[in-house]
Amino acid sequence: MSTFRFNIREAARKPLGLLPGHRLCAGCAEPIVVKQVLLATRGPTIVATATGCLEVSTSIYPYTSWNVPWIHVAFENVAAVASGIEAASKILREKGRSKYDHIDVIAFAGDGGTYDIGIQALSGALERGHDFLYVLLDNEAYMNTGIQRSGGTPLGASTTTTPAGKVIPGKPENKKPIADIVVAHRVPYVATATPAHYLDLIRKARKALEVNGPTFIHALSPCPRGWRYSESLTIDICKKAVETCYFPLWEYDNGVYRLTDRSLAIAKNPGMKKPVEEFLKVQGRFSHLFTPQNQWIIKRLQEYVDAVWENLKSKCENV
Ligand SMILES: Cc1ncc(C[n+]2csc(CCOP(=O)(O)OP(=O)(O)O)c2C)c(N)n1
Ligand code: SF4
Ligand SMILES: [Mg+2]
Repeated sequence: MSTFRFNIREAARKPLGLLPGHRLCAGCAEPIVVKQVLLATRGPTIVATATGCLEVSTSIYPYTSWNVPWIHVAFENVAAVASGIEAASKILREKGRSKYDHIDVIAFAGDGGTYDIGIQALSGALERGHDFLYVLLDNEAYMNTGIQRSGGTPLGASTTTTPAGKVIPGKPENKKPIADIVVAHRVPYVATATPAHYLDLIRKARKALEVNGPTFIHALSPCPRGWRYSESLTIDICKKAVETCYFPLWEYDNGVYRLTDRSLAIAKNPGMKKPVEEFLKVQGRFSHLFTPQNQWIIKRLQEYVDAVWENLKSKCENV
């Protein structure tokens, strides 16, 4: 069991894993999540990052913002590369050619690189049981290439490949249940997190790193550019995602599900749960839903959110 207690004074003294000067947009959640995850590391750490906003904006030649050993890999194979790093570090240790008892190996990838193009590499790495942490930075579209829909884009969101207009009212399908798909691989630890609930996120990242085996954190990562909101609202939108149960906070720890942080409080006080409109109405990608002819989509999304929430609560031992 993890004995890690996050100490903010110690954290303030720890060198940042991702330094200022990168070119991610103001208000982007991705660097916030990355910095929080890297605060949870135990020592020597190697990071692999799939192609996407995080990679292109932190490593513009000849500069880098990474203050840990870092490798950029193709869009589709970050889990395979992380597997290789972990296998190599293990064999070097066994042969007495590494001075480190352990190296934390972390893979970061976007939703396009996880739900869609990287799922084969991810599934293989989970099944082989590599000891690494995979962090999904879910901004719900392919942002780096111009806001195309992914398997993580929610119902009704307008993207450049699901543009709301006369033909369709935004994306016709619901979000793929990626964390459930990872749990189905019978890995030891899976969790959801947002950068607004930072103690929860850091604690989960540390727990995931301490587990021996593949672990997965699904981090909501709002994008002011693609979600079309003012960049000062990123943290507020994360809170709304949790308060509406659009994005509940939970963990799956060796077969046991638990709600965490605000989601546990909401489950114990159902009156705190807010309607999904609260999350939708501050984002331009959903503005077309607030017309009389599209109200049915909000209703369908609310039904989906409620069904997923009820199902999750029924699985959690602490509800
Ligand atoms: C095989 C391949 N296809 C397409 C691309 C172009 N490409 C680079 S990043 C990207 C989108 C990344 O989206 P996501 O994984 O969601 O990360 P985000 O930029 O949203 O953080 C695409 C399509 C590529 N690099 N490689
Ligand atoms: S487009 Fe979105 S995800 Fe990409 S850097 Fe800007 S805010 Fe971040
Ligand atoms: Mg994305």
